[in-house]
Amino acid sequence: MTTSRRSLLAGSLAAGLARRLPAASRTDWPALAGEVRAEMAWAWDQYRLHAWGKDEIRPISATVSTFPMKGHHLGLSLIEALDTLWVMGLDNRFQAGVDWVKATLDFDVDGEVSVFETSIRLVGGLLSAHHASGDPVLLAKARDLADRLLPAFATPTGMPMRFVNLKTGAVRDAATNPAEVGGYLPEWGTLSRLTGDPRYHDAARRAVVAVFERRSKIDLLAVRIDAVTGRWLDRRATVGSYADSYYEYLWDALQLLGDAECRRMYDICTAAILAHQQVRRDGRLWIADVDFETGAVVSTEQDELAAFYGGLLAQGGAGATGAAVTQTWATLQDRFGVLPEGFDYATGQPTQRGNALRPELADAAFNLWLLDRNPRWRAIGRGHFLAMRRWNKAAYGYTDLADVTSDPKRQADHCPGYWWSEQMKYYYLLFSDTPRFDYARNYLTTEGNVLLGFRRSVGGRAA
Ligand code: DMJ
Repeated sequence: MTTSRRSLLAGSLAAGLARRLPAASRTDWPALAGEVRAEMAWAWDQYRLHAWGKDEIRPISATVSTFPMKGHHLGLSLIEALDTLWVMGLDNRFQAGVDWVKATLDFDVDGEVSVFETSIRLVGGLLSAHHASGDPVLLAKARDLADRLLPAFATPTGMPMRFVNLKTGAVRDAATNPAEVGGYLPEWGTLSRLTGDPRYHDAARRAVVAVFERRSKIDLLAVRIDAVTGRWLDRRATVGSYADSYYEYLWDALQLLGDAECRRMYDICTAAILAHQQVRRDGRLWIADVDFETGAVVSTEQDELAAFYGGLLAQGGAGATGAAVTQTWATLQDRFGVLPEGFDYATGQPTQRGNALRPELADAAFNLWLLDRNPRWRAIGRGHFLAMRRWNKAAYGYTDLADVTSDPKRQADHCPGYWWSEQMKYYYLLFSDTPRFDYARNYLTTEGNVLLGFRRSVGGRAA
């Protein structure tokens, strides 16, 4: 293994930060939760000043960018932030966001969006804000948006096309992937339950089954598939980008909707992944990318998005394996401070030096902590938060990083919408023990939207 001087430096800096932290048992967790809440309030106020109602803030230049529709803002960050503000008791800010949605948000726009990204972020964000407040307008907006996404599912296989025009219903791009095919059931099942209209649930579920039925003889899925023909377009099986949420939502359909058949599909897929994709190297456990028909390893590169997977494994009952996978990613956090987007476990080097302000390791730590309350998961979440505050904070908000190996880490100029919905919420829930959240019975989507577990009757601080 070769280790460059640069990565050694980054490693020693991150290790320095870790060494200065008190043991988990001596950490004042409520105080740390207060620090997370203060950062959320500060970032929201910056967004309000410089980007109100826009999709994403660029926190160095105080400019904005659009996503998921090119050239037209749909209030992405505002919607993604709503239930995080609510669970933190930032009630005045939450209400200001809800008021904006009710007065301004309009999906009747002649423009194209990614069906998957729009669903997990905007449909999910509106549903979780509805769960927090009970406001029927938020549910109506979620339903209106899902109605505009539904034409994408009218394919011969039931797998959705990737893009749809919100006004005309015109669809485009059949070359899709398991995550973008099977990433709807929790949100759309909730929509069906709340509206009494089964179309959302049924379309989402048909798509999930369509992918599963095309699994290989060794029960693995590849990463690209044609929504019209149902043919695979690739051979690589991964738990990272383009596949991650598929596995997550098989389990989640059981957890949220009681769907036993989805659990059966989860068990079959997971058994195959554990049989063919586990690789142990230098005492670490990785889930490698393999050929979906032979199980042969095709790459030693790991995608940061795969860092969520240990939490899912543990939720599904493979606790020790899930813990080992999460510990593996935590060692990279110890080394780099902030995870690189790509890492090669064979060379021990990053393959992509940036970090898109990612939440996956905090997500896994939170899910593991919900299961066993082991303080080591809180400590991983604490390391994630403190490194983020140190390296990703900019003048007008939190930004992604162009290089996690440089000293100081080089900032880019973009805050993705999921930052508002995911890690800030995971940190807060992990540290706060807030009475607004039911820690025993809850459900968070792949985007961190809470669809079950808010306690509306319990008061909180307004700010
Ligand atoms: C989020 O949009 C969701 O977690 C999605 O499932 C994949 N990852 C991004 C954040 O990295």
